[in-house]
Amino acid sequence: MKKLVDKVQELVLERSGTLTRELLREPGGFGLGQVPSRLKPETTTTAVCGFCSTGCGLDIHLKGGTAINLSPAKDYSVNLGMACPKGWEALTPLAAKDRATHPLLKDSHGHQKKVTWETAIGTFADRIKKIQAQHGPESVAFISTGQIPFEEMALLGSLAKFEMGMLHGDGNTRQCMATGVVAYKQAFGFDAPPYTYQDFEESDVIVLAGSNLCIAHPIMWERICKNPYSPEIIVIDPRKTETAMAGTQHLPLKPKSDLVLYYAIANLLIENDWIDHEYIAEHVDGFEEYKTHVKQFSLEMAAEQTGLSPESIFRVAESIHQGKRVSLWWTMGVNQSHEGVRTAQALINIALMTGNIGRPGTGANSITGQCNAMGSRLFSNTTNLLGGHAFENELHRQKIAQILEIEEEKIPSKGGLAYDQIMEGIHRGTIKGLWVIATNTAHSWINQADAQELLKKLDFLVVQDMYTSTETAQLADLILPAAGWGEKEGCFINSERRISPLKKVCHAPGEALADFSIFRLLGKAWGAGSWIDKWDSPEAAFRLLRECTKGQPCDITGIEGYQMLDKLRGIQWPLPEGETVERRSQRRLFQDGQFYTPSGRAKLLFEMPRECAETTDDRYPLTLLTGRGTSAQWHTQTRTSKSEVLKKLYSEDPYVELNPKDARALKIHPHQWIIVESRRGKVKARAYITQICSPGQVFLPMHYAQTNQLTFPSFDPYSRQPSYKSCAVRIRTNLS
Ligand SMILES: Nc1nc2c(c(=O)[nH]1)N[C@H]1C(S)=C(S)[C@@H](COP(=O)(O)OP(=O)(O)OC[C@H]3O[C@@H](n4cnc5c(=O)[nH]c(N)nc54)[C@H](O)[C@@H]3O)O[C@H]1N2
Ligand SMILES: Nc1nc2c(c(=O)[nH]1)N[C@H]1C(S)=C(S)[C@@H](COP(=O)(O)OP(=O)(O)OC[C@H]3O[C@@H](n4cnc5c(=O)[nH]c(N)nc54)[C@H](O)[C@@H]3O)O[C@H]1N2
Ligand code: SF4
Ligand SMILES: [Mo]
Repeated sequence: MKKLVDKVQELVLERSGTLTRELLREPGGFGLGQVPSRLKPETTTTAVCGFCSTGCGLDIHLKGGTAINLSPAKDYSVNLGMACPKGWEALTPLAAKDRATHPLLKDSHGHQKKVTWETAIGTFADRIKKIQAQHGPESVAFISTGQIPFEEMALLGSLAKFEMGMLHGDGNTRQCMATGVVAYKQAFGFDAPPYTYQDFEESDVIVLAGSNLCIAHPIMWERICKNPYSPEIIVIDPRKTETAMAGTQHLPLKPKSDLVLYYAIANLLIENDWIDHEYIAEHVDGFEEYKTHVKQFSLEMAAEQTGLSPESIFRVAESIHQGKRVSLWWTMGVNQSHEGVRTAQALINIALMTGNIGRPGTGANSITGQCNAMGSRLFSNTTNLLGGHAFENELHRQKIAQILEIEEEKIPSKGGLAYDQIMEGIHRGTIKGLWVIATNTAHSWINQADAQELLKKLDFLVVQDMYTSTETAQLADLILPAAGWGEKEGCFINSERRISPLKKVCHAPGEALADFSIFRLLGKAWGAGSWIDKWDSPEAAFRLLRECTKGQPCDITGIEGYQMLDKLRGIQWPLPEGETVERRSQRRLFQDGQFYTPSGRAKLLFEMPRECAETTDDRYPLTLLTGRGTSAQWHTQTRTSKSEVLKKLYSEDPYVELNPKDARALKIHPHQWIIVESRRGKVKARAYITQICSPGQVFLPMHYAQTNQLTFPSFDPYSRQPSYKSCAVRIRTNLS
């Protein structure tokens, strides 16, 4: 085997130029080399899963230096020997036929044609420099991801912002976590999810707001199933989801009425004196103002506006009072809203007022989505400067410049545009070039028809992806073929702040390269200074980033490197230099009641609820909800659709959930093809008649390409996160 690899490598060297020779020496180089030397060819190694933010440990079994199978790691505190279908099938999508194996460049007839890396990289530098010379450096932007190692994200963010003059760069985490980030920053002084998964097992009351844990984070749900205290599980979701069915209380509130509900619950807690006066006095600011604010939200008013019974709302407040260890968890039902930040903060406020934070089984807990969403929050260099710093802060800029050995003037003194503003820039013609890395904008961005038109308007669209077939790659002028999870090294940070390494256990196909190597090569071709030489391997990048966190709430200067992470089975941040941590340890934040604000106290933040941007009317009488469909489908399906096993677990045809009452009124029978239509587009889907949706609501999974043709582009004003979960639609049975 080794001989064959060497032979191929020789052949490639023979017919290649100097750049290609250089590529072969890259850490992610061509995938022709053996697995890293510290792995024995016949062995089992552990890597963190590359789909969701749960971050399960997977034991990967190698033969001849390549992965042949995997099983869930037993010796890993996150998943305790369990994995969901996606995890079990994680190796399958790597072998798909539509993998991007060579760079592709659009020719003058609009056909994407194979080119050498030399041409691809040269074209990238030429075209982007030309656009910038003509329209200014800010006319080119990048959109990145929560699904590559943070060493790669940080190199991209540094290269684009400090070297290529791209002020504007954002990521798909804007679609996902921006609300949680802003909510925490304002309330706690830093973006710091406080929990550890052990809290699922230690709570006696668990509130799940806008989270379908059974589908979206199945192994977290398994952790709840291991809770020995028969907890109350309160599910707040307009739909009777798998999670709601498994819970003990379900509140099927009207979509986007959460804020009124949480204010009314806060008012009930205060009126009944079910709050922790001591905790508030010592650790919380703004209580008197909050008390006055929530007085306006009576039980009757909340019942009227949420469509819930007063008894069911009262019962939630009473359960929170009776619980000794109450945890409140939220996901996209809260984050993807026109008032997501204030809604998330209303949940944080409940935890703070009742002293349910910093103790086992408690917390105001935002669950992240993608495998490395937390990594992108700290290290993508988009909204924040590396390591949770602020672009606006001169001392922060000085510190980062010194660590990276770059001139301070290269660091912009303000953040760039958010995702929606970049899209708006394309619309207005101020953004002419776009570089998309590991996200599928043309499918997942809100109001997709518009998004696709916008991408076509660009002078130059570069897509860096594992596959050539994604909706976005299809539109690209230049495709850069990327290695995926399993074909490269680096680290992910999961929802509970645990940093864990992934491994190179397979060779990337053809000439696909690790994103890390692609960034390095682009940087060199661009003419980046000597600073980039310090980023000569993912682990070297890790060490630089570790220095960037010094003195920050996310300080990880106590982590030596990948081996230590491996040995201790992942380490949760923070771990400052000089501190030690046990193997498989589980740690939560704020045990001392000290927050990261200047005063050390947490803040209660609130505002009057607002109506969402598009409400139903006579012409469009139904509310469309969107989200995850099954545990076997991942987002835009570029990976999960490649597995025959996973395909058996979901419907290939798009389907729309609707209530029997609405189906009867519209004379729709089960599985009939129908049209769901909004003011922006129409979608053909099969009718799935079910009590999951309340009358007046329909649900389309986001995994089908058509769903975002319907969604309405509205955004939370503080986080600029899109409100994917509410717009007005109608249904018709006439398919023409
Ligand atoms: N299988 C699978 N797992 C995944 C993913 C995947 O694609 N597939 N994606 C990952 C990612 S990136 C993310 S962000 C997470 C998302 O994880 P979740 O947020 O749990 O998933 P969603 O289905 O998007 O939304 C959750 C619920 O919000 C409800 N909802 C809609 N509107 C409202 C509202 O106004 N109020 C309330 N309270 N609830 C509302 C929906 O009915 C839905 O059941 O999942 C992660 N895990
Ligand atoms: N209607 C509706 N829309 C939604 C949502 C919703 O609830 N409803 N949810 C939103 C949320 S929370 C999210 S997170 C987004 C997700 O939206 P996307 O980020 O667009 O979804 P993915 O399918 O995960 O896209 C990841 C892309 O990266 C590629 N890729 C995977 N690994 C690598 C790698 O290592 N390197 C490179 N270069 N490429 C790689 C994959 O092939 C894929 O094309 O969707 C959002 N859109
Ligand atoms: S729950 Fe998430 S991290 Fe765990 S195996 Fe499934 S997709 Fe992977
Ligand atoms: Mo997400």
